[in-house]
Amino acid sequence: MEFIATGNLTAFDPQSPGARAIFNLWHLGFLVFGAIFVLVAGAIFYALVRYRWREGELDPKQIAGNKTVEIIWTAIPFLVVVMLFTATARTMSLSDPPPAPKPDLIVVGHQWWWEIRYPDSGVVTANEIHIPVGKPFSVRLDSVDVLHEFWVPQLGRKMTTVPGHLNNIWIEADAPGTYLGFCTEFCGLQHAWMHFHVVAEPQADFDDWMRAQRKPAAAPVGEAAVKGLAVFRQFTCVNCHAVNGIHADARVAPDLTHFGSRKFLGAGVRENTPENLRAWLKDPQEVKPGALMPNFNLTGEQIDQLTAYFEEQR
Ligand code: HEC
Ligand SMILES: [Cu+2]
Repeated sequence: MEFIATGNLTAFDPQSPGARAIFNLWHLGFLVFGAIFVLVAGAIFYALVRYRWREGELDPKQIAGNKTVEIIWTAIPFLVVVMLFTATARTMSLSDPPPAPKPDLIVVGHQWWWEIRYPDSGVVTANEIHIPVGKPFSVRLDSVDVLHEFWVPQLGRKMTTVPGHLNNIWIEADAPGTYLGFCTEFCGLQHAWMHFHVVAEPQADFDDWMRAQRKPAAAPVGEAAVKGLAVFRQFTCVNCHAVNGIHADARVAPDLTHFGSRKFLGAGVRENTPENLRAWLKDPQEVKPGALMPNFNLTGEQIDQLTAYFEEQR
């Protein structure tokens, strides 16, 4: 089986004020602890060599209880701890400000994909978040089944999604780009393929995207696409999937209203191309074993028709 790795999964190239604060704290810790390690290990090594026992030598002068020494080696660690505490508290306030009263975005974890809702516009999509560049986005996190964990390493801290308990997080991107996020709390068979992307774009592009997403699904045009919609209704697809505008509003599976505009399918497991969509419809279990979509044993013709339908849904 061939999987694609999609994007830059690194916490070492922060692209938001929150992620940068965490990165800087990590560096500070690394430097301070590294320096302490070198000093202590060096002193031990020096003492081992320099003061090793020699033939005929007496015990050195004992200095137990020396006040000056006691004060120095209590004060230094104390100051180090105070400094790290202050830096940590500062990082926490930078990377985790209090949530906005009303979230810009609601993200719901499902086994094994992400539901993305924009409460202001009512737009619902899956596994692909769009945000305007340079604008902090308040994200509310929920889950419908088990614990998942939401993390876009370049854009902010990570946070657990807990069924029945809403958590909040901020994401923001300094530069336009596509940032990879993933689930970091083991949540079952396809935990490793619960990716998503954050597309950060200039405000005007974001507005265009939002405008397109708000539209209900376009009526199919091509002959195959018209039949594809019929197949979609005929099988039980609508029991799980929503398509806005055709009276399909189930929320068990990804919203397919503008599926053709998305870059990936199956939460990042494949690129969203006609061939990969065909493979998915032929047998989702082959593409993503364990995925909660059954194999419908569709004929080649039905698969082509469904593919034609979804290709039109941009
Ligand atoms: C039992 C519920 C269920 C039914 C019925 C169902 N699906 Fe799915 N489908 C899912 C789930 C769950 C996923 C997401 C899988 C994942 O990424 O782990 C999915 C994913 C998809 C995707 C990829 C969407 C994306 O954003 O990744 C397409 C396309 C799709 N289904 C089409 C169909 C079609 C066409 C039918 C009817 C023939 C159908 N589904 C029936 C549950 C279902
Ligand atoms: Cu998960």
